[in-house]
Amino acid sequence: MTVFSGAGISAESGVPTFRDVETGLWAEVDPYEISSADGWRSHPDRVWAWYLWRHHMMGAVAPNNAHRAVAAWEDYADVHVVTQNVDNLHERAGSNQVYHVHGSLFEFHCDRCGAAYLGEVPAMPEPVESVDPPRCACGGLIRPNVVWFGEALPDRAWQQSVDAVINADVVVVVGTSSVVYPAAGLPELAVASGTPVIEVNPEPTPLTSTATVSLREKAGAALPGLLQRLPALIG
Ligand code: BV8
Ligand code: ZN
Repeated sequence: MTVFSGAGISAESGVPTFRDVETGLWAEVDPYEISSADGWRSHPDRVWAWYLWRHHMMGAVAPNNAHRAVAAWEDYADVHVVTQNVDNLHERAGSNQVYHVHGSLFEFHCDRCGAAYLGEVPAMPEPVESVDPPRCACGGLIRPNVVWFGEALPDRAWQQSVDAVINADVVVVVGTSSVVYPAAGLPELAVASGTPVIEVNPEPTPLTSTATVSLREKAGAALPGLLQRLPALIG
């Protein structure tokens, strides 16, 4: 089984999705702009503050029933998790094969020499507009290991994800708006090779029309009982 997850799987843990984030402090900021390579180049202090706030928030939440269900499926199948999320909730729920195609917010590196940053990451209990990022010994700025808009995806995670989708007997796509490429192309690979694709999302998405079945349900409600429903869903 391969699970392809997006921000929606973490929504019930209290992590705002990209679209919900308009209701927070960042209402006037376009998430696509502040999560972009250009945004980092032009105002690294604001991007750093945004990621410090998200890093703090993600440390303060817990996996929900959806993450736990995916981890429990490992008792019945070889489960590969391809996630667009930069949180670590799949790992904290117990999943052992997790591929972060858009990186992780729990690792940092220098944007000049690439050295891993192992220094302390300041807590950020309240979101603020601007914080200067730490500097590396080489003078470069420290940035999170996330993939920004306009940046290439990590080779290894990408290859593992393509293999996981191509070799899957069933692909469960949960909590993603399926609009960001090339990641959104992964479920399309499964559809093209005739692999059953089950979408779980309270809203329809561009994948809905080609998925084998699309459940208009929240992840926390649908995933715990999904295995038992598989025979009826995909025949
Ligand atoms: C690349 C990490 C090339 C950061 C993310 C024009 C200009 C510039 C670029 C482009 C362009 N047109 C296309 C592009 C390419 C661009 C792209 O696709 N843009 C889109 C917006 C059109 N892609 C890129 O730039 C990628 N890189 O192409 O590089 C290249 C190649 C070689 C060399 C150099 C360059 C990089 C994309 C990665 C960006 N980083 N995240 C961070 O997290 O801060 S993307 C970010 O948004 C997420 O990771 C995710 O991938 C994406 C979409 O978010 P979702 O996870 O889907 O969440 P969203 O909020 O959108 O939706 C939530 C869903 O959950 C909803 O459907 C909702 O209904 C549902 N939901 C809500 N509650 C629940 C639920 N579901 C279940 N249960 C619930 N309870
Ligand atoms: Zn450096």
